[in-house]
Amino acid sequence: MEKLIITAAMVGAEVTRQENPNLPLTPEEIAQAAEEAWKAGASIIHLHVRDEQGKATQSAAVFREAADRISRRCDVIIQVSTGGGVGMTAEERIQSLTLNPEMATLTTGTVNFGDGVFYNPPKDIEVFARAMKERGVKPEIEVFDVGMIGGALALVKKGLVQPPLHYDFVMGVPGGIPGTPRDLLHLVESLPAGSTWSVAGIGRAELPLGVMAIIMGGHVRVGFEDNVYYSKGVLAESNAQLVARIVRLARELGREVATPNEARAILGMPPR
Ligand code: KMH
Ligand code: ZN
Repeated sequence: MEKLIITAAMVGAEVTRQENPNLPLTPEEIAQAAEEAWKAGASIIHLHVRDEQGKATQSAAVFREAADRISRRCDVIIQVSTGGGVGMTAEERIQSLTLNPEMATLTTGTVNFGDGVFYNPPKDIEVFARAMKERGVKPEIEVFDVGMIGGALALVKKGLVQPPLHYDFVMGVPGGIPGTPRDLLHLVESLPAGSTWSVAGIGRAELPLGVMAIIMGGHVRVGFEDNVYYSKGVLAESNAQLVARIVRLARELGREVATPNEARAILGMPPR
């Protein structure tokens, strides 16, 4: 099996300090948390940023500040969000690509997202995909439901993304695909041969789906964006704590953990 790529999704757009007081918010707090997650074994940082009030923003300046601070500390892969927060326009969301990041998310369909709608019509998806292609950004296809795999394959047909693609299954969002083992098997079986994939289980689905991915040859995303708890009723102390648990489990299960450059090689990206 390939080495395990661990992604730390440390900030998100929706989670608050009320839910977990250890949530990093400022560029410096995010950079410090990223370094801790990298030291613990993360090779990708899935990056969202916040404004001075702690509200989600897609401001290129804030992204640049956070990304620069992270890159000064470690060689982790920075994957910027183009999803942003529910209700943001495509014009707002695309600003993060002006950094020319190594990697960015690309959601290939619309999904209900709690009480809101994470809106991704085909024309917007194509704009994001074209911008990533022009800037040489590796997309990670965010899959909130099984139809979004078809959305990615439509982009392949149009030559806007280049297979083999890397997918991230975000499972357990209210409105999206449930976070069950059966649903993960269905998603994995629906991928074209040669694809790589990771799983981001929401809430209590994070740990069991992560263990399944370790066993099945997939990759794992953890972090406060998806889950603020370490165990039932016990808040996680840090994103690094969640990463460290996946590293321990992977080692126990005989799976080595990838460094950032090993992750780049697995994903077909140039070394840094
Ligand atoms: N905050 C969600 C609505 C991404 O980062 O690309 C979208 C999201 C996906 O987090
Ligand atoms: Zn995100």
